[in-house]
Amino acid sequence: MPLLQQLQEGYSNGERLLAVLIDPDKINAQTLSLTLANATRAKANIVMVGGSLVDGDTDAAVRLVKEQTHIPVVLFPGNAMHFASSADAIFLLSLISGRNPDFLIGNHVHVAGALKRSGIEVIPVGYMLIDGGVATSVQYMSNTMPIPSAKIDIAVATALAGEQLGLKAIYLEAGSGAANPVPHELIAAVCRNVTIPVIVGGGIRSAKQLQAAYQAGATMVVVGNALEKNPELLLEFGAR
Ligand code: 1GP
Repeated sequence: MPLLQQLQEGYSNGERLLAVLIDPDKINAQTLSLTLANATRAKANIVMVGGSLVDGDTDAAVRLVKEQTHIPVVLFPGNAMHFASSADAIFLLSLISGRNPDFLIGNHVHVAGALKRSGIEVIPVGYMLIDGGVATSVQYMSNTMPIPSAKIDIAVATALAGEQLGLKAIYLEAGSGAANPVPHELIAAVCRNVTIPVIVGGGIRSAKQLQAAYQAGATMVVVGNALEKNPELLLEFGAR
């Protein structure tokens, strides 16, 4: 089933979809195998590959992941250089919380031809940075300011604008390794106002935080950083 359809059905049925994020620069063979084995046990729906600053070879990283799991691999690009035709799909991120044209349309133009030729599934996503209590890589690399976490009205208006522009999902991002995940109230307010799936990530380190994001209305929750330190955490995420 195409990933967008899976997301939309998950949204309609109130499912709790899980994404495991792998940063190609931090791949360690042993941790990767354990993380992917545990991702299967935890019934993770997708493995995302990417990050703000990918120094290594994204295509090689995707191939390495695909050798070890049947879970669909979705690109999570920091810029147009992070494209790899070996992936199953791409979250084509438009950084709608920012005002940097390179991340709203510029990178997209660079990669458009390659994307079309590759035939991989393209999922247009409204990507919103929410202040997570520390300055994050994505904030620095994209040269954009996050939305203050208490400015729920601005977050709701931004998400609504993304939906009205035709984006297929909203990603509420506190940033990898954020001190504070996206607040419950903000997730809930965005979910009440849009009629597309909401993906939440950044700073989720426990089953309690994972549950809280779903309870607030997230269709998919993304976990990365915490698994690099402890891949066994995924086993606690199985019963979500
Ligand atoms: C980062 O939302 C993802 O872009 C996941 O964040 O690495 O903090 O889990 P963590």
